Amino acid sequence: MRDKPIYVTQPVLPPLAEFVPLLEQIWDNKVLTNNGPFHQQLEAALCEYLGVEHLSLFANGTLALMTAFKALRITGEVITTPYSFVATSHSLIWNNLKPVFVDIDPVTFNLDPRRIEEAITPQTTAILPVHCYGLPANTAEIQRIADVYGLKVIYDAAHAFGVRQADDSVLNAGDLSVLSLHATKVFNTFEGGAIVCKDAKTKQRIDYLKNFGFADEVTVMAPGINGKMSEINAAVGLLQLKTVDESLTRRLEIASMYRELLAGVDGLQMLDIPDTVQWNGAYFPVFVKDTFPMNRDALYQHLRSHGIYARRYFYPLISDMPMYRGLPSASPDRLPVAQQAAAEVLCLPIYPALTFKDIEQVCDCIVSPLKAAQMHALELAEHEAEDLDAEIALDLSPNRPELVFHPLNKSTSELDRG
Ligand code: T4K
Repeated sequence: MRDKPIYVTQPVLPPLAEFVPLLEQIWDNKVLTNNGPFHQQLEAALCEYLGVEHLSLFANGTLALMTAFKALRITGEVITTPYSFVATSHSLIWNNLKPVFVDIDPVTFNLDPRRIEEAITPQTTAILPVHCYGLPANTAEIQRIADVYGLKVIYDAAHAFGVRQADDSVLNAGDLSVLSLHATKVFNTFEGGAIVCKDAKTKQRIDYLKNFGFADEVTVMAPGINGKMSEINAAVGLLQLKTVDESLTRRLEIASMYRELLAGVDGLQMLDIPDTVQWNGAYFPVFVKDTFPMNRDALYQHLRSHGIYARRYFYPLISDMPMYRGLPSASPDRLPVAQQAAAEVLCLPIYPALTFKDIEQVCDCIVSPLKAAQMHALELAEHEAEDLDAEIALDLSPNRPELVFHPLNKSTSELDRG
C-alpha cells in the first residue's frame, strides 16, 4: 500500500502568488459577478484559444447543458447516449425532455450513428451526443442525419476542451457544444462550464437565459436561470490558460507511457485515437476483457488495495439508473455495446502532476495479477512435467505397480506402448 494515494485525477492549480493580485483587483473594484471584467476577458480569451466564434461562461457544465436546450427551444424527445456522466440525461429531465437512449460504437464509445435513425419519432427534436473521454463522436454522420430529419445537435463536450479534428475545433460541430470546466477536467475554473455557439444572436439569448432571462433592467424575455460564473472563477480561468498547453502535452505524454507499459498485456483494450484527431488526454480508460486474469471489479479493488483509485467511468449506465430504467429505450438488450463497456471500463489516473514513478506503479499493479497467473501456470506445468518423469520412472521399474498416474491427455495404453 502506498503512503500517498493516487486518485483518478488531481486538479491543476495556478501559482497562488499569481492569484492574489487578481483577488486584490476584485476586492478593489467590488465587481464579484454578473459579467464582470474577468468574465469578459475569459470569454474572449477562450474563444481565441479554442478557435470558436462565441462562448458563454457558466457556473458549471450542468447548468450550461440545461440552458442549451432552452436556448434552442428543444421539445419532446432527444436521442442520447447511456454511456456518460448522469448530468447528460439529467439536463434533459430538468427541461421536461424525454431521453431516448441509443447504443454506442464499440471503437469510439460514442453514440453509434447507425442506430440513430431507427430511434427517431415524430417527437424527436434533437440529438445529444457526448465526445466521451475527449474522443470525438462521428460528427459528420450525426450532422447528415440531423439535416435529413431537421433535428438540432447539441454536443455534451464536457470532456473535449482543446480537442481538434481535421484541424478544426470539435466544439464547432453541431448547433451548440457544452463544456465543463470542473476541477476534474483538463482545464478547470474550480467549478465552471460554457456553451459554444456560432452566431451573436444565439449567444445573446444564452446570456439572457443564464441571467434569469433579463434582457435589460425591466425586460425578462424568458424563464431564465442563474447560471453565471463568478469573477473568482473567471480569474482562475485566466491564469489556467497560461499553462493549459503544458498540461495538455503532459497528459499526452502520460497516455503514451501507459500505452508503452501496457502494450502486449493480454485482455486490456485501450482507446484507439485516429491520426486526424488532436486528442486532449482527458481520461485514460482501459477495458478489461475476459482474457485478463481478473474481471474489472476485481482489478478495481486490487488497485484500491494498493492505494490507486482508478474509477469506473461510466458504470452504471445512465439507462440502468432508477429514474431512467423504465424507459423503453433503456432496455439492456437494446444497448449491448454500452452494457459491455460499462462492465469492462476502468479509467486509470491521468493528470499533469502524475510522475513516471506513479505511472510505473500503476502499471506494475495492473500487471501483477497477470504475472501471478503466468507463474501459477508455469508451476502447474512444472509439476505436471515432474509427475510425468516420476511416472515414466515407475513404468520402467522392474517392480511395475498395477496403478500409475498418467497425464490426462494420454491414455494408459498409449503410455504403456510408449
Ligand atoms: N457531461 C459529462 C460527460 C460529464 O462528464 C460531466 C461531469 C458533466 C456533463 C457535468 O459537468 P459539471 O456540471 O460537473 O461541470 C466527477 C465530476 O464531479 C464531474 O464534473 C465529471 N463530469 C465526472 C466525470 O467526474 P465524481 O463524482 O467522479 O467526482 P469526485 O469528487 O469523486 O472526483 C474524482 C477524483 O478527483 C477524486 O477522487 C479526487 C479528485 N479531485 C476531485 C475534486 C472535485 C480532486 O483532487 N480535487 C477536487 O476538487 O464526478
